[in-house]
Amino acid sequence: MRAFSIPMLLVLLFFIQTSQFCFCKNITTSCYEGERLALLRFRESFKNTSQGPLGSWEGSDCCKWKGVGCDPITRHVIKLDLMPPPIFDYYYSYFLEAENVNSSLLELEHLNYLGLSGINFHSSPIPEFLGSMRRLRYLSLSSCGFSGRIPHHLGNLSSLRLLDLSYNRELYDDDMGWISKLLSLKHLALHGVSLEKAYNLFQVLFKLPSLSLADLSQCRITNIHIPRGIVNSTFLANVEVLSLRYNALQGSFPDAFQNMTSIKDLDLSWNSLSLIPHWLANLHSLVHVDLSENSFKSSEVSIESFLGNMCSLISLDLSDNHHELVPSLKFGHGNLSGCTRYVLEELLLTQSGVSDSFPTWLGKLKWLRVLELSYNHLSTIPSSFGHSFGVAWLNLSNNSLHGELDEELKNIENLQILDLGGNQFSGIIPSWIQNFQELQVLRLSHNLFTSEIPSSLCQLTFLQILDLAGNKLSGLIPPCICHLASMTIDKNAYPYPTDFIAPTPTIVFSSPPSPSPMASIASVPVGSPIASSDDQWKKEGTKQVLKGLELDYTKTLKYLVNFDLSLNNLVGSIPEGLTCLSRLIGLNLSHNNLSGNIPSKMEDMKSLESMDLSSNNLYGPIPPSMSTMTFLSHLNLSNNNFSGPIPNGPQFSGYDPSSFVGNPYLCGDPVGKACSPKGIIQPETPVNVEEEDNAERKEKVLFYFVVALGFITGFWGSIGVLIYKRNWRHACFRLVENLADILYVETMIRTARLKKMIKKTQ
Ligand SMILES: *[C@@H]1O[C@H](CO)[C@@H](O)[C@H](O)[C@H]1NC(C)=O
Ligand SMILES: *[C@@H]1O[C@H](CO)[C@@H](O)[C@H](O)[C@H]1NC(C)=O
Ligand SMILES: *[C@@H]1O[C@H](CO)[C@@H](O)[C@H](O)[C@H]1NC(C)=O
Ligand SMILES: *[C@@H]1O[C@H](CO)[C@@H](O)[C@H](O)[C@H]1NC(C)=O
Ligand SMILES: *[C@@H]1O[C@H](CO)[C@@H](O)[C@H](O)[C@H]1NC(C)=O
Ligand SMILES: *[C@@H]1O[C@H](CO)[C@@H](O)[C@H](O)[C@H]1NC(C)=O
Ligand SMILES: *[C@@H]1O[C@H](CO)[C@@H](O)[C@H](O)[C@H]1NC(C)=O
Ligand SMILES: *[C@@H]1O[C@H](CO)[C@@H](O)[C@H](O)[C@H]1NC(C)=O
Ligand SMILES: *[C@@H]1O[C@H](CO)[C@@H](O)[C@H](O)[C@H]1NC(C)=O
Ligand SMILES: *[C@@H]1O[C@H](CO)[C@@H](O)[C@H](O)[C@H]1NC(C)=O
Ligand SMILES: *[C@@H]1O[C@H](CO)[C@@H](O)[C@H](O)[C@H]1NC(C)=O
Ligand SMILES: CC(=O)N[C@H]1CO[C@H](CO)[C@@H](O)[C@@H]1O
Repeated sequence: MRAFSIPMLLVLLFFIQTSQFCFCKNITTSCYEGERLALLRFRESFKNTSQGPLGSWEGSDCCKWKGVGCDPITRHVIKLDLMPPPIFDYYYSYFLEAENVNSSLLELEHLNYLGLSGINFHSSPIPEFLGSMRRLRYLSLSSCGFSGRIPHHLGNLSSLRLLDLSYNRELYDDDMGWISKLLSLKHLALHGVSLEKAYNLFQVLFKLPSLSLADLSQCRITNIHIPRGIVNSTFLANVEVLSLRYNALQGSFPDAFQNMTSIKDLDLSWNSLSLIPHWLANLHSLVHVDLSENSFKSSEVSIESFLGNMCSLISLDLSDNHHELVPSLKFGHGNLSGCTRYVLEELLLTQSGVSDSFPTWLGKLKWLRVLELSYNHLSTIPSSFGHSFGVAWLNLSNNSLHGELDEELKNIENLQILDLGGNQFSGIIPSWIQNFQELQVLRLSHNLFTSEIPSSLCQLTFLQILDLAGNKLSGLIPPCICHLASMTIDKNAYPYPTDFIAPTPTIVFSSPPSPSPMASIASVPVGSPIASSDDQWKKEGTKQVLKGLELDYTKTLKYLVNFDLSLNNLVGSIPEGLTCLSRLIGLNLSHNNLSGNIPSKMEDMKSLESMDLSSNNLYGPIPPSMSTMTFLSHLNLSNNNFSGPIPNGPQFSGYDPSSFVGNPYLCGDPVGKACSPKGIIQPETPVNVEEEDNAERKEKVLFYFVVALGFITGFWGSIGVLIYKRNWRHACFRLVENLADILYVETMIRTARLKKMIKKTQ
């Protein structure tokens, strides 16, 4: 009998959980009245109860309310999750706020999941009563605006698996003893909590038996007190993800770290560490290592021994090490041996003092996708480079590379981003560059190229950024430029080339028991994506990616779709074809010898935010239709030969007067020269009222169109361009902390601008 009953029970459970129409549903009572009232009281404590899930809290069965989860059998409320899903960077899909966390929660005695991340509790303290909700297994309070000391009552939550208190900037603690009672804790995220005075932090952590993820980034930790007498640290044996980025650690790594036998993801970036110890190479399980932005003066480990010992290593970041010289980091001194295969995908060595030539063993890294070597001292690209090589992202900018572009390079078939700027390459821009069919960013600026711009460039369908500034390029701008499909608009389905993030093996935790805690962890930048075989986790992983990328997108918006040919010797006129690049956000043709008129259809470049045509020989009128380019916030036409009136639109009155200087025949307010009546009548027919009306209507339509367009480009821009850029993603996580303020300002500016435009259209 017993042998049967368990499977039977499981089948029954399965039915209860899956079937909406199951008879069982009517047997159970809906929801406990006491819990329903408690939830309603909790709802009352919010300022705006019509927002988000709270708006759906109606009817007698609170188990059906959004954000509320009940036990399928007992019908007790076991889960409350009001976390708003992020849509764009810091914009959540809704915004909840309350004076504090209302204690009516206490009546939900069976609650084991509480997610209040993203709700603004207005600098109130974390309430002590949470410590008596003993069944809690997941407690997610990130980005809640909490302040004050962490209540030590949380130490009573002995069932807690996940505790996330990240992004509460005013939160601190000076004694972490309470954590020692959280014996089930697996994930701990304290990003941004001030722990500079928490003397016993590591003493406590080192003894936690189950902790596998610890995010202690930006906690103002100055050193790691390793308590004496700790020999067998369960933490060191179990921890898989440890982030100490953005603290104030100095000197060498704590020796104790050599006992981290399970560590997969180690992030010590943005500290002031000065020595890479020899034993680091013995942490064989490492998958992601980020040691960037430190001050390493020496390393007892060479890059070869990193790679030869860590056979699971996928990304290694040693970039931006300001002391610049890590002698043993030099390439070309050893052979690569040790692993049967190498899975490294990202090698980031920007400004790491790498000199001389490339090591021959690079060819062994069959999976390498991202190679960043900018700001180093490389002088030659070996002729074998590019053969056995699948790099998609190659950044060699600001080295001492010289000579003509070697034909060997053209064998790198998958190239998506190529940056050779700031070197001394000379000769022609070879036409075989069209072989890079997946190229999205081409930067050859500040070199000594002398040729014409090859029209084969027009074959690069996916190109988003073309930067050839600061060379000695001559000849015409190729009229075929309109073929740069990804810069033109009507691509509703962006057929971006192969997604190179997909196959990335990432850290795999054991599947979390549902409800998944990932939503909260997703907001924790631990340096690399966390994912698992579990589908739910994958989804969350993607969400995290998007969030990160959108941040980056906002930051680099101006340059996302950019065309820069400035500082060359280009002649001829601006080809009419250029105006079909309607996704273009930045256009810089300044400091050339271009002549002729501004193309008459300039206003077709609807996304343009910045246009610099200064210092050329352009002449003729400024097309009045340009005043409909509502997003054009930066315009520079100085030092040309333009003539006639400067258009009157609100757009034009906003430009800096220096945008027009050096054009003796221009008139209008910005140059402080009144236009003679003749000057107005001569170049154009007088505008009658109807036409003006028309123009205004057109402008209105255009405005909405542009808004929609902005969304589409923004959306696709961010997803399409960035989704599969692990590197960009990493870079943005790296930047998130620093950029919050800048982003805020940018956002405000954009919002203000939008508001202004809305007013205008009304
Ligand atoms: C369950 O109850 C709902 C109304 O509460 C009713 O519409 C439905 O028919 C019932 N189902 C069964 C199987 O009795
Ligand atoms: C909780 O919310 C209810 C309803 O808004 C309110 O009456 C009560 O004072 C709140 N309790 C606390 C401790 O804020
Ligand atoms: C509450 O939120 C709704 C929906 O976002 C909004 O329309 C309303 O103005 C808000 N009310 C208050 C008082 O903030
Ligand atoms: C919870 O913890 C606090 C402080 O650590 C302690 O004073 C209190 O007695 C504990 N409460 C319960 C119910 O155990
Ligand atoms: C440390 O662990 C080893 C093996 O797990 C055990 O033999 C030893 O007794 C432990 N030492 C202490 C001080 O707990
Ligand atoms: C690291 O482990 C070794 C042996 O396993 C032990 O002797 C040593 O004390 C440990 N060091 C620390 C700091 O835990
Ligand atoms: C590297 O390997 C090559 C042959 O595979 C050998 O000739 C050379 O001596 C090795 N160099 C070092 C530093 O081991
Ligand atoms: C190449 O690296 C440099 C230095 O980090 C950076 O400024 C530049 O933007 C990178 N180029 C591309 C195309 O990402
Ligand atoms: C255009 O390029 C020139 C020279 O490279 C540079 O000085 C100028 O700032 C650029 N203009 C804009 C708007 O970025
Ligand atoms: C620019 O072009 C004009 C002819 O269009 C030529 O006379 C002049 O020398 C050129 N200037 C430079 C700096 O190349
Ligand atoms: C326009 O460009 C000129 C030089 O080409 C520069 O002096 C001026 O400051 C620029 N104006 C603006 C508004 O950027
Ligand atoms: C070769 C080259 O352009 N080197 C430059 C790289 O960047 C540093 C700092 O920005 C400059 O000082 C170098 O001249």
